[in-house]
Amino acid sequence: MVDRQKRALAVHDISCVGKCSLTVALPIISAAGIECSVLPTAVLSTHTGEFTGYTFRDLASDILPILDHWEQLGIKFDAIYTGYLGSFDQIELVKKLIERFGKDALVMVDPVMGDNGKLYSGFDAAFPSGMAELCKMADIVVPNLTETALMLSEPYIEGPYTPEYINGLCRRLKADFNADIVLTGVSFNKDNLGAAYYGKDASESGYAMQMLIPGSFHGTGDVFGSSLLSALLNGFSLKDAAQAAVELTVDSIRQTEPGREKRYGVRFEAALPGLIKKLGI
Ligand code: PXL
Repeated sequence: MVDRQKRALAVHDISCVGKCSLTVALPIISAAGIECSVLPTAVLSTHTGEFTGYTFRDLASDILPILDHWEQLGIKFDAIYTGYLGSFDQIELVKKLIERFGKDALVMVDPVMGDNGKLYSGFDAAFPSGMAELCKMADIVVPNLTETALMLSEPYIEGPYTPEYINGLCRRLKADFNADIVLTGVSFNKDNLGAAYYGKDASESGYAMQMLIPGSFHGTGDVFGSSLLSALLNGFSLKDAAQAAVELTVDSIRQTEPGREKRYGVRFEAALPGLIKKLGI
């Protein structure tokens, strides 16, 4: 018999060019056999990292009417995956979305707002505290080290890190959000990079690491988050899902032509057959 197909809702912007957010989440989640419904938060001509002069259309005013229509139709989601939100107001709207549609769904919040110690362009200093409030509604939170420092109001420190420092961050995030934590951008020496996972009930914690490929590649957080969610919805444990997500992310970087400008993203398309195989689809 054919089993029931799971449905995830991806709540991100559409950056028309630059391979991040919905142009990454849709293909990865679909390739993993999951229906990917979308709630676009904004439309930009490109993403905001290393591009200037981009257009930005905030779709906040469409969100509540969309939710009302879905409610009339009785739509249900197995997962809600939120990423880049275009404005502070959208945090409040996404909280309403989770209240209305999140009860039986796996809620994963990637508090997309910065990298390399800095907030992305367009966000003000109050944004991280709003994101931290949203994270309290999540079952699983997937920040990088910059977003972690911003939400914990701690200084950002460059790697490599000690396991004690990383475990301390995970513990504080878990205490604040009461959620599973998967912390990205973790390195313990100059040759490796990966993620720390820290289960809410502390039964599952550890690291998923790979050899480091030098350079800062755009959109890898969304490649990671989308594959993490895909693996979880395919029944993987937190540990195995974190490992699969690190592997897809590193493979996507490996498949990217060496001379390509990093702001145009990574070649995750070439890594999808590997993900499909790993998920056993
Ligand atoms: O990949 C994260 C992301 C998503 N959406 C937009 C961005 C960024 C990162 O810069 O600018 C619009």
